[in-house]
Amino acid sequence: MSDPAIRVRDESGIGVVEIDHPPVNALARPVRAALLEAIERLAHDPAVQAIVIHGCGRHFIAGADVREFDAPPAEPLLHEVLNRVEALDKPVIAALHGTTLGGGAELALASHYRCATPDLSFGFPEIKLGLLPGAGGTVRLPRLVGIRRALELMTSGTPIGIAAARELGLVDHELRGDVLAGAVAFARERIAAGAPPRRTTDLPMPAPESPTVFADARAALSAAARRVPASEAIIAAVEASASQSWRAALAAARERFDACRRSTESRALRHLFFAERVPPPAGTPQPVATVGVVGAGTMGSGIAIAAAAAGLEVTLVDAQDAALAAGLGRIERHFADAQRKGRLDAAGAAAATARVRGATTLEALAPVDLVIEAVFESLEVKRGVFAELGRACRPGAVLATNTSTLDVDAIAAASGRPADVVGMHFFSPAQVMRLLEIVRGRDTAPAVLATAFALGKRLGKIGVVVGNGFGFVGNRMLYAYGREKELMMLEGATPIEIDRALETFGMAMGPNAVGDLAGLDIGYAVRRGWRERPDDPRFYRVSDLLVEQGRLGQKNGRGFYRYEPGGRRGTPDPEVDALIRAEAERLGIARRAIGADEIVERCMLALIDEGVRLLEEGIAARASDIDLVWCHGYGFPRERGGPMFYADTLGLGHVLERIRCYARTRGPRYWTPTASLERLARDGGRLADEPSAPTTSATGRG
Ligand code: 3H9
Repeated sequence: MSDPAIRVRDESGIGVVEIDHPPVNALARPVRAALLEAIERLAHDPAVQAIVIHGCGRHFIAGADVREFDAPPAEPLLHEVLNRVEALDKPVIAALHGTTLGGGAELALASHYRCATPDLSFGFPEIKLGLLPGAGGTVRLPRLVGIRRALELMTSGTPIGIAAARELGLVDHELRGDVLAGAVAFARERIAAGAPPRRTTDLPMPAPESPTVFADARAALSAAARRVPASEAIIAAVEASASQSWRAALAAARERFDACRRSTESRALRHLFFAERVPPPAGTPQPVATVGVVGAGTMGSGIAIAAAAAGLEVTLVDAQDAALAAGLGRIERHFADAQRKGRLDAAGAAAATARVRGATTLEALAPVDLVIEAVFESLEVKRGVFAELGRACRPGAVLATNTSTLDVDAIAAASGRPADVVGMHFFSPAQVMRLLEIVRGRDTAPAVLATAFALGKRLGKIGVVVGNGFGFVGNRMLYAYGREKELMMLEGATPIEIDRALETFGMAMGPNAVGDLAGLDIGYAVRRGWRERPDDPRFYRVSDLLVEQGRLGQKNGRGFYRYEPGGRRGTPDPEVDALIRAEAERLGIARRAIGADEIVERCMLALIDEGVRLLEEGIAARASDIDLVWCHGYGFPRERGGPMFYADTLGLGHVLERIRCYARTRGPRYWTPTASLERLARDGGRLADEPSAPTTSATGRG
């Protein structure tokens, strides 16, 4: 074969094509070329009566090679290879196992028969990359499973297992034991039964299940899905299939695929796909089987849930009996709910609950492999805990702090063993949010950093290594973003105008609604303890004023918005507007109408500028890390790729020009461009291309 990724052999009349292209058998150009060559050879071999296609390793095929999508498609095109497979006049059997996704699932649909093992995960995740199934999926899938189900599978991107695949008729035969041996035996049965090639495109396009099937699919799209052009492209491609020959429909789907491939949204989603798979930091992770969590509040119990769900033994410590009991109660309720919702069976829920035990002293943590401290956000309190942990924990145990803003080096110093200390900043609710900032302290040992990263991965988190500086990456940028929205409220925008503009841009929640949800008093307390807080009477003045007026957010029904008891949706409160107007007058700020474009631009430029500073300071190692932090921790719209990718799509020349414009109109205080932005804009560079730097620990911080 022209490429060693494809092997062909004859098993007494059955031609076996093996795809061996680790790690996931992606259908890269050389693989496609060799696959085509292989099937042509078998097609012309008179000794071969049927063909079995098999993927080596853990996966059948995970799809097309996503790395190729930055360039125009290269021949042989995948849909042409698949059309050739379907056209063969010998039965072709796809031997499915494990991950069978995207172009891999399309190859299965182009095969004449499909058999699969119970570990099958079959689906069309293209939409998650801003694409549509472009190698025949939109033409063949509806013919096999009906229009409604095909639209659901392709617009959601959610894979199905063997049971659903069998029910839908996607899998003809379930295999037990070795997939290849089973598939070859199945092929022999087909030959013995005189089974002919069975081409999916010979089937007629089914009638729509209802006259509203396409309208229903459009209505079912979430706001986020609607912002990705591929969602509409999938529905339109299937809709067009109903009135076209399959060949014409496939040609039209190819055009739609190519338009989606070139869209900013797909480029953004592909950028995140690769960013999410960054290699772990250097260093050998230590084994972790037992975890201690200090502090049984919402954060501590959330971390304990995440750890227990991942199979770790957890000791949850809280000095207060009542707090400990409340935390253990939360954990028990979480797993009981998971069982009620069918996510865990009774035995699984009982085992996960039993993996967490409570204790009231830190001595209970003497034998554990790793401790995560999640106590009150106060340097003094945390230093006290670390002094005790340093004594109580066994030598070599990793000591992690969940601080969101404090100096990890100062906390580490209190332990007496700073090389063992690392930051593990979870986001609330910790059992749900995927972001984990892993903070490298000045003395953190490489193995300790690697252990924190490996544990994060085991808990299903996206771990991002950051340097030690106030607010690390996420919260420091949040301050810049929040600063602008607070200023704009004094200048004339109402809280709801701010939130609506940013939600329309795609943020999961507007910043004022987020503040109310988190509790305005939390940020207030953090700002009081922040030594480097700007000396500006306008800085976060609106939020501070609300707290001083007893408006704490959802927790007491009054914040930026007013809430009905127990309600989560706030309504604008004229009292807040009056408070802001009076405060602006007191500060001598002239008010004016501020449009949505300005709201979005100022908040985004503030984020971008702070991100560039974090890169310059080495607190963030690469622009894509910042994008991960904002997309996974702060609800930044994925189809915009994160703030740094968004800056690149705006063009850094444009970003620089707008920052300079604000410097002229609003003063240089918050609007002085950084040297690296000036350089990149001058050279036509992109943040994405900046080489990554090791993260550092900032000094002299509050
Ligand atoms: C498509 O098929 C379009 C067609 O309809 C039409 C075409 C015309 N390509 O995730 P992991 C790499 S679109 C290239 O850590 P896991 C990945 O970057 C495609 N590379 O492993 C990583 O590399 P590295 C539709 C890929 O076991 C390594 O493989 N398919 C691809 O946790 C291991 O990945 C998808 O969207 C790829 N398609 O999960 C499936 N996939 O080691 C995307 C993976 O250098 N893939 N890599 O960092 C996945 O969902 C997961 O990777 C999978 C394995 C579940 C397969």
